[in-house]
Amino acid sequence: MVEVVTLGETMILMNPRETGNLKYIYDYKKQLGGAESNFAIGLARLGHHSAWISKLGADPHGQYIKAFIQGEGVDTSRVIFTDKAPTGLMFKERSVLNESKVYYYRHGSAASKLTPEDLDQEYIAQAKYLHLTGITPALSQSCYEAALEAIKVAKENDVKVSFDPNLRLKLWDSQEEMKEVMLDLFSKSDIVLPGIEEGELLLGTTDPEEIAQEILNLGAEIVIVKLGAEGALVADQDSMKRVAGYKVEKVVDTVGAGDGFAAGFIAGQLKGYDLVESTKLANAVGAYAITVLGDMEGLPTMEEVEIFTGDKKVVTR
Ligand code: KDG
Repeated sequence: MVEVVTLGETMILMNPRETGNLKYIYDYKKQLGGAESNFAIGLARLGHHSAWISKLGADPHGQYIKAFIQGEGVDTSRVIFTDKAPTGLMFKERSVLNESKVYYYRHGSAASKLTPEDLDQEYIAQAKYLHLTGITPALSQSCYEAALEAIKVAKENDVKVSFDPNLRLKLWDSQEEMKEVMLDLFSKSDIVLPGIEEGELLLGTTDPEEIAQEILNLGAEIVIVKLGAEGALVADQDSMKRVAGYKVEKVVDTVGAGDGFAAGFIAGQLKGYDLVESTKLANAVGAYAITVLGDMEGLPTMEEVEIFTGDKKVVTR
């Protein structure tokens, strides 16, 4: 049985081998990126049955993406191929400041053609969690409707909805529209996982306690505010607790850390951990992920988490 279902777009990711303006970059490492598939892979590595739903182009990129995600142990049986649109593509650009910038080639992509009719309702209904991000509603009207339909099916069948805003300003026409859609989706979700900058953009405050309280007031059951290296704040109607993060020696690539964090939290809940223990696992997965180049290559297994947190000794030979 699939425990967690997620849906969203995954693209071919062209990662430059050097820093600098893309105009002068000739060598790239081909990888893949997509917040929801990163999340699903993260859960599979932590030992859970996850599934990723999407639409891919009937092209070699689509075939590669499906095979890769399937090879990670994620159920891809509900992924659809279309010959009417191509698989999306993105390029990363890394500056000397170690910031990464993204160029998307995803407008009109296969995934943006996903519709509510593409969803297998019974498949979503049998899961324990449905995980969505704010990227999907920004892709197209039909993707937004598909996300709403998935939430409706989840609600009718006691499937908990977790939601990571994952704001991508490049994908929205206006910030007002983004805000309206995000606040509505917060109110429809059981678990919400915002970052501080997202709290500022959507709620006008950088105070973690205020962000959590505002989202609880909208109707969420649990809010986990990500605080980067500081860890996270986890809140429900009864309590608000800060949970310290883990230090890493060298930050290599922060993209995908939030997806790992979400996977860690949901894995903790599936393992029966309490809120603080689930948040500790989320912090560990998020920290581990930033030590490796790529959006999901650095997501750890449970054993790697235990070695990282010092709960298990490493045997290398
Ligand atoms: O959270 C990481 C994702 O953002 C990345 O893997 C690619 O989904 C992606 C996006 O839209 O930028």
